[in-house]
Amino acid sequence: MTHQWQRWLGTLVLGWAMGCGGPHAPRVGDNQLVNGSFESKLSGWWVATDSEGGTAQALSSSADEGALGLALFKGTGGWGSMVGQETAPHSAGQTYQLRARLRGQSGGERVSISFHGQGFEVETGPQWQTVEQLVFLPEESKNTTALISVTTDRATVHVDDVFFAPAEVEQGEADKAPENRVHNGSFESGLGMWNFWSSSDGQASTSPDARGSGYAGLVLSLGASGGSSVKQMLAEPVQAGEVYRLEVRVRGARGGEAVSLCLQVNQEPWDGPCLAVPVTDAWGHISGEVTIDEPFQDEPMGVMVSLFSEGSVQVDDVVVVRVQP
Ligand SMILES: [Ca+2]
Repeated sequence: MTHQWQRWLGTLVLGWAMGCGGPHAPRVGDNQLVNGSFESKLSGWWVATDSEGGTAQALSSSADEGALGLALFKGTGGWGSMVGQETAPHSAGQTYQLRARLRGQSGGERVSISFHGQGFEVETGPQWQTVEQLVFLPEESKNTTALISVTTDRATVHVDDVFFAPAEVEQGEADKAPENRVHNGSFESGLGMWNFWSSSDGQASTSPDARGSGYAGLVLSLGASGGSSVKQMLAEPVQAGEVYRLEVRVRGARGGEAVSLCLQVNQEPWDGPCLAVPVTDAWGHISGEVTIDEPFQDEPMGVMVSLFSEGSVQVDDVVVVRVQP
């Protein structure tokens, strides 16, 4: 016999599990690709290579599931061997999930995956693996191409179950900040728009554990000395004398980690103003103004979050707003 309170508790727990009112994981829609499993051989896909001897074939030995998969071979020279298809256009500010099953013939082959001009690179292993990332498309564009390319010379990669679909993601505080020049500043679309760099064994990934607002935030780590950074180029260039307000939320794994938030040009000598970010093991919110002191005219500028001490920090809600003139 079920008591009333047990039923009530059951309903309550179900409500929490379903995320009633709480932030939700990306809601992924329908595959935009035809024949992503290669069961109809290469139907729907075009093939291109600028390498000598490159090929793309649907083979049973390349199947992860079903009867067929794709064997994509890059020959000698050129940039790569690729398969692609045209898909329905996106609208400004949309997020897509790109997912595929990949297996390298030897392991260590480089694969480039992109959708409408935004994408990422992965290195394969000798076993089947799922690669999955979110990409963010800031503007409308005429680019409607979905692409998978092998870019390692004389290398074969096996591909199956390619799935590219729109994803509805949460809006974090940075996404709601008026005049924010940063796209995906709350890391709701994974590392979409952000480029990662590390001098030694660092990593960048997004996780609900690192949420400052919305559903996800960034985990940035550094193995030893040097630095790890994520950087995004801003859509509009800067001018000498302009003043910008920079904001970020940071929480350290231990506290005391060395973190900076900078505007930075995209070439040596990497000039640009910075804010030091004090870090504790609780969430802190930093907001400060910086002035463009260099004699820049229409200089392309990026925003960068960097970790300079061993360990890891959680980062969320990067905001860049021009306050003067
Ligand atoms: Ca967030």
